Amino acid sequence: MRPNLLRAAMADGNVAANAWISSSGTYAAEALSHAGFDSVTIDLQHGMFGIDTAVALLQAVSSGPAVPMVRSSGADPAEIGKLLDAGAYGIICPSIDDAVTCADFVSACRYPGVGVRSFGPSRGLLYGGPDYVAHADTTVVAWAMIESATALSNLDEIVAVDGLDGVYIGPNDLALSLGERPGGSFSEPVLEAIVRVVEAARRRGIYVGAFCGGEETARQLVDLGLDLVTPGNDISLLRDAATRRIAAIRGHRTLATANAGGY
Ligand code: 3PY
Ligand code: MG
Repeated sequence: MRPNLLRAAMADGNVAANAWISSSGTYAAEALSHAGFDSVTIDLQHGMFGIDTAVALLQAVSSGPAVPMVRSSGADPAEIGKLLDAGAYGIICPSIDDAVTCADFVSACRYPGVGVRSFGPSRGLLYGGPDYVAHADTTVVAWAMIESATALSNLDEIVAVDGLDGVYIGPNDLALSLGERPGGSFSEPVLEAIVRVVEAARRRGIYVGAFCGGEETARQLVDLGLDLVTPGNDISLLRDAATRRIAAIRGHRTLATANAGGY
C-alpha cells in the first residue's frame, strides 16, 4: 500500500504543515497539494460543498504529493466509510466530546477485527494500491477534534481510546465554548486549554495537531511542540496574499478583518 507520508513525517519528529480546503475548486486543491504542504485536508463540515465535490477534491489533492485528508461533517460511520473508500488517508472528526463517541469514530475508520468499517474501498484501492485492505487500518490516521469544554473535562478518557492516532484542536469552537471570542490570537484560557491537550496527548504518545487562524498562531503552536499545524484555510491564504499585494501596490497596509477566524 502507498505509505502515509504524513505519519512518517510526524514519527520522525517533524512538524507537519497541513492545508485546509473550504472552497470547491479542484484546481486550487491540486495547486495546494503541489505547494509543499505535508497534507491537504478537505473540510466537509464547514467547506462550501457536499460529499460529491469532496470526492473530486480528493482526486485533485492526490494528483500532487500532499497526503489527502478530510474533516468529516460529523462522526457518522456511513459518511466516514465513504470518505475512506474515496481515498482519504486521514479523517479529522469534529466535536469529539467523550470517549464513547471517540471509540465509535475510531471504529468507523477500521475494518472488523478492530472496527466496523464496511468493505468497498473503490477509489482507495486506486490511490492506496491492491493491498489496501490489508494495511488500511495502520495507514489511515484517525484524528479526534477537541473543541469544547466538555471535551476538555473528558480529555484523559478521550486520548486513552484504543487506536486513536491523534487529537486535533479546534481553537475557534473551543473559544466559543469557553466564553471567549473565536478568531485572531489565542486568549489566555484558550492557550491554557491547548497546553492541556498537548500534555494529555504527549502522556499517551499520540499526535497533536491544530487549526490556526494564520501564521502567527501557527508559529506559536509549533513552539509548543505540536506535530501538525494548519496555518489557515485556502480562502484565508488567498485573502492574505491579496491584501499584502494590494497594500504593496498602494503603499500602505489594509488588513482584512472580516475573516479573522480563518474562515
Ligand atoms: C475550530 O477552530 O473550531 C475548527 O473547527 C477549525 O477548523
Ligand atoms: Mg470547530
